[in-house]
Amino acid sequence: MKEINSNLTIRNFITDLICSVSNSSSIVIAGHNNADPDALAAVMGLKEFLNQIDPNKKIDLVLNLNKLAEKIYKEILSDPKWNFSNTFPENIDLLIITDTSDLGMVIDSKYLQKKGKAPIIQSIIIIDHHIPPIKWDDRVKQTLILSDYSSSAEIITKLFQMQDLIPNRDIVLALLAGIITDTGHFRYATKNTLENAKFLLETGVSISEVTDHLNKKMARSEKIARIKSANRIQKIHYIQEYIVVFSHVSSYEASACKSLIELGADLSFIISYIPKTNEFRISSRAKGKLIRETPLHLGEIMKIIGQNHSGSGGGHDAAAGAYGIINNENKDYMGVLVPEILKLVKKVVVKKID
Ligand SMILES: [Mn+2]
Repeated sequence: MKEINSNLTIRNFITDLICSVSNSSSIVIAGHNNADPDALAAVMGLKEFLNQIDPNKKIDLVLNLNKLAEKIYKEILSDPKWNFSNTFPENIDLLIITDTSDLGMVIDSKYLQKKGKAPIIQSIIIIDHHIPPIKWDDRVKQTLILSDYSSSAEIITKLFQMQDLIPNRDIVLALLAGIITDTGHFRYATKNTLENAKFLLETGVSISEVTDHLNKKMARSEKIARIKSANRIQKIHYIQEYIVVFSHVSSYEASACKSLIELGADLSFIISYIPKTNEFRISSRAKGKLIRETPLHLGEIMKIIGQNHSGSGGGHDAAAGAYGIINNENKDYMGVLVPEILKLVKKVVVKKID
């Protein structure tokens, strides 16, 4: 039943999307800043999808890639000549954002500082697989936020299937790369994820065409950040049988956070703080076992933390992040954030045992 409802939601979304696109002249598709392979795949896939429906429609892409997305783009795709801009046009009729529902992750303070002003946007469409935001931008006209999908790439794959369209080979590889990276090489894939991936594989590509390029060599600075993060754990917290650790590094937070889980923590948080601006960023990760056994959803915890500190946050149940500001005289960000996060985590983790 759920499946039928979800298909109907997607069908209606496609109809409205096509209508919005045909009524707009300045259209931009953008991913979140520092776009990962999933955001790259979603942006490319959506443009191809819309251009298969209307080949004459001009659609601009605004995207800046992170290291892994850059690698995929250069090594896996046969034609890495897409025109990704890092500047938004001044006036946008329709902005479609993917892999995030937060406009602040697409047009952030750094961008505004550099460019001096935000583009004038008439309407916004969101396609995402994370949890929906609490506060909506008034300009948001349509959303397709499917939290039971593994990745934005999987949602775009579904759009092609429902419209009876076949993506070209490069798009197939990009979509597959998005699904593979967001599911931890299918570890977090559901039955539907595998069915959607099957649709892509049936076009004649193989998984190894993607995975052969995903093993990136770790930079020396990343190794050091990981080691520092372990070294800087001040206290090991125990919540029921689970081991929870907090640490801080100034770069490679996500990688450091992951490394603490690999070391044996069930839940890890890495905080990075910029004393000059009082800004902090948090990266969090949980072991699958903890997520299966308790109602913990890190995306929800990070959302609250971001909101508590005039920032934002969100993500998946087992991997999420937040950013915000701490105006604390002695810059004791760990002293503020650690008890706050622990309290929220305890509330959900302990509840399940009772
Ligand atoms: Mn994603």
